[in-house]
Order: sequence, then C-alpha cells, then structure tokens
Amino acid sequence: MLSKNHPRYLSLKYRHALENGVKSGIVTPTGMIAHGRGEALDYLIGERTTKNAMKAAEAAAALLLLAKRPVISVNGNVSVLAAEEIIKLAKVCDAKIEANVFYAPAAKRKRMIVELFRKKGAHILGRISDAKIKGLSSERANVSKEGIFSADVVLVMLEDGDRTEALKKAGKKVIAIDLNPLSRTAKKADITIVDNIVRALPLLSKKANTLKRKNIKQLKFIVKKFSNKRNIKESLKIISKAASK
Ligand code: PTJ
Repeated sequence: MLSKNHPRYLSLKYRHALENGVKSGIVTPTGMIAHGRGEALDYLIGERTTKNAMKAAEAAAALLLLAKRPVISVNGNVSVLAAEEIIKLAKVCDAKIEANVFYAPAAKRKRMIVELFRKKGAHILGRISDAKIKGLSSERANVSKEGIFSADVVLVMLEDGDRTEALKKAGKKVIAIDLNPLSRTAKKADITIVDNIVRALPLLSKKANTLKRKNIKQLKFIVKKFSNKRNIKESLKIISKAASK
C-alpha cells in the first residue's frame, strides 16, 4: 500500500479531486487536459521542488510582502487542488483572493468558487465583476474593481494565454506558478515558479513567513537580484537533463 505522501498516491488524489470538480461544474472539462500537461512536466522535474523553483519562490514571497495591494487569482483547477493553501498564503501576505476563470459558464463557475472558499472560511472576490482589464477578449478580462483591477501584484497559476501580458500592460507585477517554463504566462511574468502549485503554494507561505523579518531594503534586494529569464533557462536545463537520461 502506498503512503499518503507518495507521489503516486498524491497524483491519484488530485486526479480524483479534479474529476469530482468536473462533475460538479466548478472545474471546466478542459481543466483535465491542463492537469495532464502539468503531470507530464512534473514527472520531468522529478515531482519535487527544484533549487531553481526555491529561488523563484523566495523572490516571489519578497515581492508579495512588498506589494501594497496583492491579489491571488484562482480558477477552477486551483480551487479544487489548493484552496486551503491559497487561504494560508493570503493570510501570510495580507493578500486578497479573486475568482477569475477562462471557460464558460464563467459567472456560475465563479460563484461556485466563491462558495467553495466561503465554506472554508474565506471571503473572496469574483462574484461581482465591475471592471475590465484592457486588451483581453476572454472572460478573464472581467474582474473586481477592488481586486485584480486595482492590484499592484497579481499571483496567477494554471493558465496560459495573454492575461499576464495584459496585466503587465496595466502596470502590475505578475508572479506565475507554472510547470511549463515555455508557456506565454511563464515567459511574460516577472517571477515564474516552475513547480506544481500543490508544492509551490506552501513553500511560498513558508518563505513569506521567514522573510517577514526582513526590512523593505532587504526585500527589494532579493527581488532585484532575481532574473526570470535566467531562472527559466535553468528550469529548461533540468527538464532536458531528465529527458536525456
Ligand atoms: O478554470 P478556468 O476556466 O480558468 O480554466 C483553466 C484552464 C486550466 C483549463 C486553462 O487556464 C487552461 O487551459 O490552461 P492551459 O493553457 O492548459 O495552461 C495550464 C498551464 O498550467 C500549463 O502550462 C500546465 O503545464 C500548467 N499546470 C498544470 N497543472 C499544474 C500546472 N502548473 C502548476 N501546477 C499544476 N498542478
């Protein structure tokens, strides 16, 4: 019998959560495809957090602590895989959480996400979309004025597409968690953590808790010395090394 921390056991647990999410409608059926893509890439990085991802997580935690209006954006997949870890991170970084999805029926699915978080004791934004992010034609454009619209730092995950670019054009800093270092999201973000969200989110909370002892100057230094381009290159090296073994 597999232990509860064994990657195979966890992988079945997450698949099951997503399957149930698709049945209830909170997860879009395409979410299963996104998850499969993630599983394949996770396998290539050894289903563990690399040193490289740790460096990115440290810079991301520093940026979240420096932010004045940080927002964590959650969609269907993220909600069923890691709602509790999101709530913990939001508390540590004093961030808002907002439901934002790509696939229809967007309003209904966002309501379900808000409800899922409410049941876990967290009030999140997304039920009301009273602002738009310019340059986006998808549902992702519809946001909350007090949330993503006025955020200075946005944490995004489990998505690819043009949103990161649009958020950056709107003057925001973007942190992404993405197992694919070559996705548009990963390449356009200011800081990309190439890791599985189920490991990266608790790591971010841990790093933020530790970095809370640092002053603004020290936090700024951590962010400044981080290069996303270099970090992505390193992640690609890890993947190609695994693939050539
Ligand atoms: O709930 P919605 O409507 O917003 O739909 C969301 C999905 C996930 C369906 C949508 O955004 C989508 O299709 O995403 P993509 O284009 O498949 O991109 C998802 C990215 O996340 C890919 O680069 C995957 O490798 C990556 N990914 C998948 N699972 C994980 C992951 N990254 C980190 N942790 C994971 N567990």
